Amino acid sequence: MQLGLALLHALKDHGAREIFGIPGDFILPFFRQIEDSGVLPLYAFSHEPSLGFAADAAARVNCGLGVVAVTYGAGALNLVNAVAGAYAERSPLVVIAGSPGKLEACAGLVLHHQVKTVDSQYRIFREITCDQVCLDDPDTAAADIARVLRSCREYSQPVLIELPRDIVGRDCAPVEALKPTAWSEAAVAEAADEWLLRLAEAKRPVLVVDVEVRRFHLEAQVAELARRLGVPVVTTFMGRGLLCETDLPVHGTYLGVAGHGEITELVEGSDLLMMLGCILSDSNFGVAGKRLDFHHALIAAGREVRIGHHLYPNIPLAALVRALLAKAGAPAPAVLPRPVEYAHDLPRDDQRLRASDLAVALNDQIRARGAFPIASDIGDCMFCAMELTPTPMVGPGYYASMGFGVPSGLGLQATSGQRPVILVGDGAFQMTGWELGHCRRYGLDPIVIVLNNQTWEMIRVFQPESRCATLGDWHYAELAKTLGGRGERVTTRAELAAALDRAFDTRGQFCLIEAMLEPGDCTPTLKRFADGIKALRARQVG
Ligand code: S1T
Repeated sequence: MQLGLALLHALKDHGAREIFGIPGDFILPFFRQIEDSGVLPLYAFSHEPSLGFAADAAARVNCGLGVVAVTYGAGALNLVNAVAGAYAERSPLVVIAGSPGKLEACAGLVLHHQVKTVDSQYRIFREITCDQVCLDDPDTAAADIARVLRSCREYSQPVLIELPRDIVGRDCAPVEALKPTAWSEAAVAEAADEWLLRLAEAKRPVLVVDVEVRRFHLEAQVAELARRLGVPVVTTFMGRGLLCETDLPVHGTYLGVAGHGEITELVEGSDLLMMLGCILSDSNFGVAGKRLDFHHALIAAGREVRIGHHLYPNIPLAALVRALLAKAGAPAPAVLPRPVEYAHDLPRDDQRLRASDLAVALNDQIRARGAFPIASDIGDCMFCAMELTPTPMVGPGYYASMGFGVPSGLGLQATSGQRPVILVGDGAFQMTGWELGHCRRYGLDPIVIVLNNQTWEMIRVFQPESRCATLGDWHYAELAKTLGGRGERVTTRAELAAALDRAFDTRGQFCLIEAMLEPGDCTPTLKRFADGIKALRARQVG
């Protein structure tokens, strides 16, 4: 079988559903194989960062692999920020980057797209991937592909596959998926026993869930475990939307001083935090009202389990959850706190639209039409998402790169067929909003809400005197028609509600709603988050 085709079949067998790519001469032969074979559909966007965000979102949604194919140098290095975000947020992304063939690599000339040396690209990607290979030997290619794709799945982090231009047509063996990396069941059992012993001694245990629960497809099992243990469940900021497709009542999202008081008290007043799949990042735990002592927590993430000062290495999260379920017995009778209520019933009046109205209007739509997936950028739109009735969501909650919103919504719909609502600020929309122009050719029709406060509000909130944060009014709704969609600009609560009704009732084209907000207006959650960070920094300085 031709090496390029073996790679395509292996990607599909390991859970890829599509490829996002922009070709270049170093990878054109592979693009021909992609398009001729039809093994995986190809989505070409306008700028490589968008490919990375879209593929990252596809991986998060389909719990499989996200795949990007780009040319050598200029293409691959354009992707670095999006891959870094996938690495930081544990997203299984396969980067296929073209590279020079043997002859051109030793032609004695520096090549177009080359940086310092021919393998600079490879070296740069080593910092943002968990495994790498250059497929320069057809005899070892099948084994190399199998190894790298297993790493991608098992560590749920990006990998690099460099594809020299002259190799894709060479014959190689079909790729046989490797067995999972072995672990010790005895160690899993010991960790689960100690975990349950700590739980039996606790008076106010809480289960905190985060991204790896999704990445390793464990939401149903974790919901069952929570029921068996009879403990309240909260998500982290990054884990927002987790378990909402199970029938387990998640109590809310922990946001420290920026969140709902009863959730903050539940977590910060707990004598045992059981943390499944959590990234101990500042966005998840940085605005704690009371410093959290993780040495008294039970932490399972990054393929290891920490219980107090005990470390159990090489324990897959799935193996631990399985062992806990086996040992937890029947559901424990539990009187659990009431889950947080989310605001509904936005008045349809001529009152000036405020950032706090957006979530209320969307909660009304969720109640009327059922849950829909959210793709959020970073900015106040992400804090708006925290005020929604929990619904499946993708967003750069920790690495926090702007530009994620629109492409991730396109990737979400491409891989799942579900129509997302994309939440994006005007600043981030300026970075990647243009990709909406591809909806027409791929039959995508997201609803896009641009929170147009005409500023980089999250910058202004921390440094009001920053004049560079003033963006002006770009009239984004008028752009929509040019890009093949529908656009409406709304300034009152009634206009927003009506525009959302029309958008949900319109299929077959993207619908952009430009929500005009006063500069300086932000959601209550962002206000509390910013005040919390400022108070924290003041304490650190003081
Ligand atoms: N560049 C990139 C690629 N990502 C970033 N996160 C930043 C810069 C810094 C940054 C933020 S939030 C923000 C910037 C520039 C402003 C976002 O503006 P907009 O999209 O209009 O949203 P809003 O007005 O709601 O803030 C984070 C803090 O690092």
